[in-house]
Amino acid sequence: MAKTPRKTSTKARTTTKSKSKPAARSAAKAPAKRAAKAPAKTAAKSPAKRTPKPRAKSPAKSPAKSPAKSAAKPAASRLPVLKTPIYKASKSELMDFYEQMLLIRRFEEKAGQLYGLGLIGGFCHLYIGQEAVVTGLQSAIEPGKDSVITGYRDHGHMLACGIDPNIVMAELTGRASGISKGKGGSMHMFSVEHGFYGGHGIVGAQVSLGTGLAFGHKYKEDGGVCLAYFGDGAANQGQVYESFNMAELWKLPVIFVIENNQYAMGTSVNRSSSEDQLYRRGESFRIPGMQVDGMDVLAVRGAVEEALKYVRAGKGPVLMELKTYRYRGHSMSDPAKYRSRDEVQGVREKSDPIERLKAMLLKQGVKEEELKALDKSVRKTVMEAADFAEESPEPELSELYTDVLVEQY
Ligand SMILES: Cc1ncc(C[n+]2csc(CCOP(=O)(O)OP(=O)(O)O)c2C)c(N)n1
Ligand SMILES: [Mg+2]
Repeated sequence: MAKTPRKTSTKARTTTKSKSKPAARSAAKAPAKRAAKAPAKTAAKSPAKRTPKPRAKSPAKSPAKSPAKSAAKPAASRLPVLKTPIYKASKSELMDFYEQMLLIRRFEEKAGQLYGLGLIGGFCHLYIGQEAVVTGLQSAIEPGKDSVITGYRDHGHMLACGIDPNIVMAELTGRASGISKGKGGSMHMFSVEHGFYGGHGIVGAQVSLGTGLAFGHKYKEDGGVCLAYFGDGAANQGQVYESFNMAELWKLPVIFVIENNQYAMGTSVNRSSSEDQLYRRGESFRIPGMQVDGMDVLAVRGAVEEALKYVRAGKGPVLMELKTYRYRGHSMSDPAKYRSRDEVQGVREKSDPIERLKAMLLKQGVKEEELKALDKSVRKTVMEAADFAEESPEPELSELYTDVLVEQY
């Protein structure tokens, strides 16, 4: 059975080890550490001091470090440590965050209902529980300059990009007024106008595409940064690491955002990942990592500001791991039998991002009535989106033959 998710942390760490690793595994690690240390010492003493052979000159000119030096000082220790401060938001910013997160939650609840009624077909992956991640991150980027790309769990990302809930809901229900003319559905939505580049069903593909978007920003010198979101499961995809390598090598303006919601379909991150502290996954490419409490919108916003400063300064990519949780199954057809109800309930009670912010607002003197009124207006927006979708016509049959790329290779 899957383990209870680990405690989240707002501190950037570079040396943390998983406490929940089985004893056997950590025991197996110990000798490896010793073995790694020993040759480093010997290497540092002898070969480096020897008179270089003639051919040794050319490699010495290149920026590559001598094996002795690199062995003595692991790359990870040279990585910059980025701070993860908690963002100090004004009251009106807090209200905006609250409204944004509520909109995503109510929208997703409605999408779940429409799916149950058979109005949404195909795949539908809800974002409930993860709202603080996208709200905190998107609030820090510059619309019209930066770009965003994600996987199939994308409704919240679109709403946070400022895309009209009506046309998102219309797309989910396969209507002609949808953002992809009703032909893309939940996983395949796109809006260049909003800097939103999908909506991708191939796990991990968006990481390479996002790296390409970042290359575009650099090439065009437009000052933009790409936020490339992916999951803990996608973090085990091979192309992710090819992308990391290129992004760091070319100092591309990209923030790799791992939304670690603890599960990839029915597999918990602890079961699938040999290094389950995912913020460390960029270390061998010299990409600094940050581990952030993804259930706290202020922690997310504080951390991404630091990441953006670093990336905008031309220093290359940053890897952010946002520790979060999805309350619903992987998709609408997943009964989520791989975890207990108590586990889900426990996270909801202790760390729900919306309840957390609500408590903060009440403490700051905002009246309960004001928050209720906000919720009412958000519900109205979502109801209108559902009505708009239901009243919209389906695409014409002739649309089957448009927007289809036919080429010879
Ligand atoms: C290349 C590829 N392999 C497998 C799948 C099937 N698949 C769809 S979602 C998923 C799990 C991904 O989990 P994660 O990256 O953690 O994202 P989450 O669903 O938790 O947001 C898998 C294996 C796929 N769509 N594409
Ligand atoms: Mg996941």
